[in-house]
Amino acid sequence: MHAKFFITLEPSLKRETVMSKRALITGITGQDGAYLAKFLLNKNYEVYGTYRRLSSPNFWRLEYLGIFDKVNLIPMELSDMGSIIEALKISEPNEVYHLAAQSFVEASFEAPVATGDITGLGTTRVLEAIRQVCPDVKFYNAATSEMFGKTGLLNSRRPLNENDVFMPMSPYAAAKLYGYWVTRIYREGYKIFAVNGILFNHESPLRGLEFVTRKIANEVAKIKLGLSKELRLGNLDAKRDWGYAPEYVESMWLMLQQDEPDDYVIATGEAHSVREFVEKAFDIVGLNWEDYVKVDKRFLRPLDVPCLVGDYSKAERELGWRPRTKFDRLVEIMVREEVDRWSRYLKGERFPWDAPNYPSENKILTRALRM
Ligand code: GDR
Repeated sequence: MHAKFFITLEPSLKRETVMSKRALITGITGQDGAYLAKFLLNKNYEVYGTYRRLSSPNFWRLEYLGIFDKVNLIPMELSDMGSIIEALKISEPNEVYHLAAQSFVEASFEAPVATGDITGLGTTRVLEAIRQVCPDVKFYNAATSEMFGKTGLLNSRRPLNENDVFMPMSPYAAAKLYGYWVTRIYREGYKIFAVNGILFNHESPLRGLEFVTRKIANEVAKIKLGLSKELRLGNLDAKRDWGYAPEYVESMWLMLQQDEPDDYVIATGEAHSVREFVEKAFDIVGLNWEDYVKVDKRFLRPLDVPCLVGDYSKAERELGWRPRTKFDRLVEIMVREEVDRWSRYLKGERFPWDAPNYPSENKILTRALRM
């Protein structure tokens, strides 16, 4: 069933036969899933990815990275144990990267029960399926800095490490914390090679449009090109540790190449506010942010983590991983890409991209409007 061997043509034209590893990525259609798939393909993995059947296909990131035809797709639902078992049986993976989730913090306040089911229990279902079907696989769980929650503030805003206390501030963070502990429990109880990557925010032009960095970059580009007049945001004071997603997926792979499974913080060690991101983004296109930005209460959360910054020294020491792209460069990459996309679009070019079909968030009614 599987092509267990592949042939690489080296520059010397010598043919080599090497065992090909197989990876299963849950959530391959998301930002991290797409970058990770590309990274693993470059390492000659056979890549399988799970996705949810939707009425409109959501493969633009895989197309954008030019890898849509190179990955194997498997429909799977995290709420359906049988479909998880099938995905494992079809792919027979050596490594499982569990990235699929309801991952939007704001939406977890709108749908707390579904978030608990998909983001929390979904992780347990994947681990339990692994225990039953293929307990020798290596398992990566996408944990998150959001699990620290209030701790970021209580600890005088110093960078947080793997030993800091978790005090989640959203249904999403609570669900992720459950998944984090279940991962540790399966590691210790069943000796499964299971790790938690505690990744701080990581962004790119492939970010979903609902997340603040891409929302800002997209709207700044539209304003610059005369397609929009204002940018509506929520809490401008929130501080986050923003890194560059393509670099972060490498850490996931590194964690699974270690001799022993462990948990790692992945971050840049710098915190910047949403206001700083906005200011810098408008600056890049030569505009003053204060002329365009409005605070809209529909984007305020019932609770919001005030400040998160991570200490990646364990990852540097043990994995040899360190961030290369810092804040200023990240904002620049994101804004320039959106300006380029909208400019090409206005010239009639069509390419894999989500923004033209995205509804204005100002049309969406949330419970925040009633608070
Ligand atoms: P976050 O990312 O919640 O940190 O979780 P997001 O970009 O949504 O918010 C970052 C901060 O910006 C503030 N903010 C706004 N956020 C959004 N989305 N829209 C706005 O208009 C807006 N205005 C201000 C937020 O309040 C918040 O403080 C991300 C997700 O990818 C998680 O899945 C992941 O686990 C963590 O990062 C690490």
